[in-house]
Order: sequence, then C-alpha cells, then structure tokens
Amino acid sequence: MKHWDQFLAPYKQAVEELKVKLKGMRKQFEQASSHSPIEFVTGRVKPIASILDKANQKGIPLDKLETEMQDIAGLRMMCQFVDDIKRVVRLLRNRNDFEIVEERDYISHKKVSGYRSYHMVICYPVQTIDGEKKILVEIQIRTLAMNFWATIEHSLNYKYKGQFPEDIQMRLQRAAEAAFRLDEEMSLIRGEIQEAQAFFTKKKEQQDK
Ligand code: 0O2
Repeated sequence: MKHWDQFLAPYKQAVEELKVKLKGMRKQFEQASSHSPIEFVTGRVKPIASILDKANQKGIPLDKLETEMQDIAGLRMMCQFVDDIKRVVRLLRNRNDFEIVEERDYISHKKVSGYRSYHMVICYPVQTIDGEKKILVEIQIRTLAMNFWATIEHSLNYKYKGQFPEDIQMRLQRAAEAAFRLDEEMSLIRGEIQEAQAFFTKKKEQQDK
C-alpha cells in the first residue's frame, strides 16, 4: 500500500494543481463578464482497483503504467454548448504549462456505445522534492448533455460489466441520440440563453453590492 501511495502521490498533486488552474480559467471569464465556455471542472485519481482492472483488460504490465495508462489522473471540463468545447480545446492548446501528447475526438467520431466527448492527453510537469516528474493526464471535455449520458452509462456498465440486456442497450442508444439532439436544440437558441444568463449575472452582481 505504501508503494501505491508513493506511486499515486504525483498524480494526486497533478489533479489538485490542474483543478485550480482550469477552474481559474472559468473565474477569469466571470471577472471579464464574458460567457464562460467552461461550466464546471472535476478531477479524480483513478482508484487502485480500477487501475488494476484496466491494466488486466488491456494487458498493461504494472511496471509500464506510467507510460501506458493515460488516465490515472483525469480532469473533466463541462461546457454548456458543443461550440464551447472547441473554444476550450483552443484555450488548452495555447497554454504553456503542459504539452499535449494526443487528442481524441469522440464528438466527430462517436464511440459505438454512443459515447461522445473530446479527450486530450497532456504531459504535465509536477515539481517534487526529488525534482520534476512528468505525468500523463487525460482531460475530457464535454457538454452537460454528453456528461449526463456518460455518467448514467458508466454506472450501468459497472452493474452489467459491459454486457447490457438488449432493452437497456436500445434505451442507451436512444438516450445518446436524444442527448445529441438536446445539444443541437440548445445550440440553436444559444444567443437567447446567453443573453438571459448575462442579464441574471448582472442583476445578481447588483444585489450583492
Ligand atoms: P473511468 O472510470 O472513467 O476512469 P478505452 O478505455 O479502451 O475505451 P482508452 O484507450 O483508455 O479507451 O482511452 P479513451 O477511450 O480515450 O478514454 C477512456 C475513458 O473515456 C474511460 O475511462 C471513460 O472515462 C471514458 N469513456 C470512453 N468510452 C466510454 C463509454 O463508452 N462510456 C462511458 N461512459 N465512458 C467512456 P475508463 O477507464 O473506462 O473509466
């Protein structure tokens, strides 16, 4: 267990640091009184049991985890609109506190399961008492609708271990299509929504003064 604590420590540090940094981007948009493409940010270090399961499934030797398992440290950035995702991706590409190693666009190319999300794998330098350590971190960028679907599907996947009964499989496919249409509908009234949100933010600021 001591070994795992030591192994996971830089991953925990990377997640904590990146949560502050990525949440900070949202704050900056708020301070500039402009629409934030980031709704909220979450982060986690993969539980040891999930690391072992995934290593087993994918045939990754435990001494190769650092280089071959890209999502031990994971961040999620949720956006209101599909177009916000592109904006967030551009913002991340412009940063110079990490390097982008890989990008996977499961929005233009959704997975067979119906999963949609934009994945970015970055190499993030963590400063430790033994010097700099570079850590792979996966950032998943998705809309609230994509996140809703993925969260539900993930819990069902856990229950059925990927072997969904036919009716559940069909419902999940339909739910994925509904989430896609929801994103499309929201994009069409984006201007209207943002105007209303800006109005309420201003009103709240005036009340707080
Ligand atoms: P957890 O519990 O989220 O950590 P693979 O795992 O083979 O699909 P790979 O190469 O690891 O693929 O990379 P990928 O697909 O870019 O990222 C894997 C992560 O994306 C998953 O982590 C999920 O978080 C998410 N994901 C990918 N496909 C799906 C899907 O069909 N449904 C849902 N709900 N999430 C998905 P883990 O390790 O599976 O789990």
